[in-house]
Amino acid sequence: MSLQVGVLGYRFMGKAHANALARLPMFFPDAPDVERDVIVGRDEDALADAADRLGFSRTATDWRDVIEEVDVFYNLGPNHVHAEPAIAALDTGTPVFCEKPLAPTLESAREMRDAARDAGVPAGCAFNYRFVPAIRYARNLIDAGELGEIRHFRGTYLQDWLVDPDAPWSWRNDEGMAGSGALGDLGSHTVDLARFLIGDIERVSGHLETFVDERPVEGENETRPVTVDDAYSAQAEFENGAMGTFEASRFATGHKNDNRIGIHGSEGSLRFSLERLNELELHREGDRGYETVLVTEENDPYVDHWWPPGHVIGWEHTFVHENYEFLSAVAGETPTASRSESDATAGENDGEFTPGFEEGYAAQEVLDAIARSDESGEWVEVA
Ligand code: SOE
Repeated sequence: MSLQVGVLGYRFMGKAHANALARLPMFFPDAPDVERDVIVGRDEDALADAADRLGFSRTATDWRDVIEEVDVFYNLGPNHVHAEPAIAALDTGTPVFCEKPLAPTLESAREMRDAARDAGVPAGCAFNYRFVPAIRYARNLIDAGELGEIRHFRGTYLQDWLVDPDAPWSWRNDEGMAGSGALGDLGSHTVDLARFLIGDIERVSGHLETFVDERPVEGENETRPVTVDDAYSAQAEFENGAMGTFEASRFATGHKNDNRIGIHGSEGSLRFSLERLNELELHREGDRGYETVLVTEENDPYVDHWWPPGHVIGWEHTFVHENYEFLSAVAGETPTASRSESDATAGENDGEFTPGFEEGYAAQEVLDAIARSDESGEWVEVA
C-alpha cells in the first residue's frame, strides 16, 4: 500500500523533495512505496506546471482540503506558513515533514513541538545536512572518541546572494514572514549540526547586522524594508564545556553555499565544507597537517545505495537520505541497515525520525537566545 504524500510548496524545496521521492524506488528499494499525490499552492497555473514537472497526480489551492486525505504532509512553504498547516495536520494524526527553521518565532516552534508530542506520529524537521555521509562519518569518529575531549566547534555558513543592494526583496528579508535572516535561514543548519555533533548549548553571545535596509520589489516600482539580519555571529558555551563560534552571511562575496564546520578535540581535529561534501579533513595526534578522507567507501553511511567508491554524490542526495529515513519512520520501520554498522545513530530512536520537532525546537531556542543577546548586549542562557 503506497503512502500518499501531499506537499505544500513547489519551488526550490518542492523540487528538492520531489526529486528525492522520485529517486527512492530506484536507489532505496526497501523504502516504503510513496505516491506523489497532491501539490498545494495558490497560483493555479504555476501549480499545474509544477505538478506536471514534479510528478504529482493532482493539485489543490487550500492545504485544509488535503491534510486529512494524505498519509504524509510536507510543509515546504515560507517560514510563516509552517505552524498552522503542520499543527492542523498533526491534530488529525497525519505525520508532517517541515522545512527548517521550524517557525519564525520560538512561541510558534513550541506550539509545533507540542502538537507533535500530542499527535504521537513522526514529525520531521528537514535539516538535510545531518544526512551528508561525511557528517555522519564525523559523528561516528567523535562518538568513538577518536578526537578525544571536544574543545572547539566552529560553524560558518557563507553565501553571497544579497551583496547587490538591488537584489529583490523576498520573504526571507521580512521578520514577520521569516523570523530572522541569515540567523534562522543558515544559522539554524549550523546550530543543528553543532547539537548533532557536539551536544547542547548552554549560553550564547550574539551579534546581528543588517547592511542594506530596503530592497526593490520585483516587477513593482517600490521598495520594501529589510527587517531581518543580513549576517550574524555568535559565541557559545556548550554544556560539555566546549567553545563554539558561529557565523553566517548573505554578503560573503566569493562564497555560494559554503557551509563549513571545524572541530578541535584533545586528540585530533576535523574540517568539512559543503562545497567539497564528499570529503572530510582529519588531523590526528602526530600528523603534521590534515589528511583528506574521501567518504565514498561502501560501508560509509548511505554510500552503498549509490555508486562504487570515488563516484561522488551531491547536495540533492542529502534530501534522498532524509526522506528515506523519515518515510521509513512513518511506515514504522527503522532502516538501520541503510546506515553503516558503525553509524553511531543506527538504532537511535527506533521507529522515530531525528531530527524531529524536538530538535527543531531546540535549534529555535538557540536562535532566539542569539537574537535576545544581540538586543541586550549580554550573554544569554539558552533554556
Ligand atoms: C537559502 O539561503 C538556502 O536555500 C537555505 O534556505 C537552505 O536551507 C540552504 O540549504 C541553502 O540556501
